[in-house]
Amino acid sequence: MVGVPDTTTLGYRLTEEQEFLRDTLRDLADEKIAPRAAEIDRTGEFQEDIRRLLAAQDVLALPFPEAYGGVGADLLTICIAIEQIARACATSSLILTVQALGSLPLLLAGSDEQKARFFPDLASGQMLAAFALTEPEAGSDAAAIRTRAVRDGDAYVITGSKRFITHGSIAGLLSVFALTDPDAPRHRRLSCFAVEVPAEGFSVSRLEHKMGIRGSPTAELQFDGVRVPVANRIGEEGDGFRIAMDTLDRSRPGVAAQAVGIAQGALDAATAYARQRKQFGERIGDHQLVAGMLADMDARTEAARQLLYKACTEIEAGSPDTARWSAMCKLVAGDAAMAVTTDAVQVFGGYGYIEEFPVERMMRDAKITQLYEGTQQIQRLVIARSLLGRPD
Ligand code: COS
Repeated sequence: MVGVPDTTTLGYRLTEEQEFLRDTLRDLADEKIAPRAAEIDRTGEFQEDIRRLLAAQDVLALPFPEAYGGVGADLLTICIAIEQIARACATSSLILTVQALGSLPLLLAGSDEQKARFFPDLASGQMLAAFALTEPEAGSDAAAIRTRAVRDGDAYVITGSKRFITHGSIAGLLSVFALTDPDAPRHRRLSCFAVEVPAEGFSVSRLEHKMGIRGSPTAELQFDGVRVPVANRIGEEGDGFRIAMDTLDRSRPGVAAQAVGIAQGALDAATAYARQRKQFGERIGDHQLVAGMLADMDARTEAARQLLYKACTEIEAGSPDTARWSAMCKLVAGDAAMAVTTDAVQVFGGYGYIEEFPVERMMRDAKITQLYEGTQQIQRLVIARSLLGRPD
């Protein structure tokens, strides 16, 4: 859609159920997840018990339809849940974020038979999903994928490699994008497959050492002639690029929710510190330069949250401008998280720079929200294209 559409009248108000979920998850995260966050960051290991905790609380069931054992939550509800977990521990919030991301191709374009086959195990949290789009040579340019899927009887044979796949080493189901017709027009070359692993020819070739979200494995995957039944193709041949874009339109708000949660966590920590730390005979929060920083951090976090909630409402209502809403909320929230966590470290002074306090971890975790599911530059490109349209 060209120009800025007028949807300013579409408002939202959290329902009682959403407020209840928010408060319950905030308490759960404060009690059971926040005390573990530093250790998760230090060891860099995926925490099975937190996966089980979220599964037991039906948090991992939120994105799936009730007919398949899920909760059937809308996008805003899912984002509220991600936000509350991220406020305590960004790594742990990825368990829900990636379960939703990896399942979105099936949710958006899968058949009833595929949903019945995979969703119950995903909704119960018994099986994890992952989204395998990115490759060494295809990051921002998603259409440049080289992994091949060649039809052979009632199967496709997949060969190639995927990089930076969150949970790629622990997922049981991968949504894999591969080239089925190299001669088709650029955006009709790809198809999407539900690949069940372990499988013959599939291997994890490397795990990344990362700046943040360290308890969430990021894997490089090899597909060496992996046979995938035709029944596991999601949508038609050539639908892959469209499915990837539609997925990202609904998953970027989840990254924005992480960002808002991280920012709120950093603001809460900085405020608590500014109330008790004394210098020059008074609380540092009573010094106007520090007070002003806290006020800006609060305003920025709230602005990002309100844009996120509005974007979720628009997307759920089927806005024709979904890509723009999705990109805008991730852009604004990611930048807010980076700025707010950086300022939180500043409020702590030298103590902000050491591991004893959580804000240096939050600053490192915030950075990823400006990078994954499309860099901030890609979000700007998506927004600008919705304004300008295509050249004649
Ligand atoms: N939602 C829906 N459709 C979209 C879309 C979006 N966000 N972005 C593009 N499309 C559609 C376009 O409307 C166009 O459709 P038509 O052919 O019907 O006109 C088609 O897709 C091709 O669009 P475009 O020419 O803009 O595609 P490009 O190859 O130039 O790439 C970007 C577009 C850069 C937006 C896309 O490659 C992208 O999103 N890249 C980032 C990938 C990413 O997020 N990677 C991280 C992976 S997950 S960690």
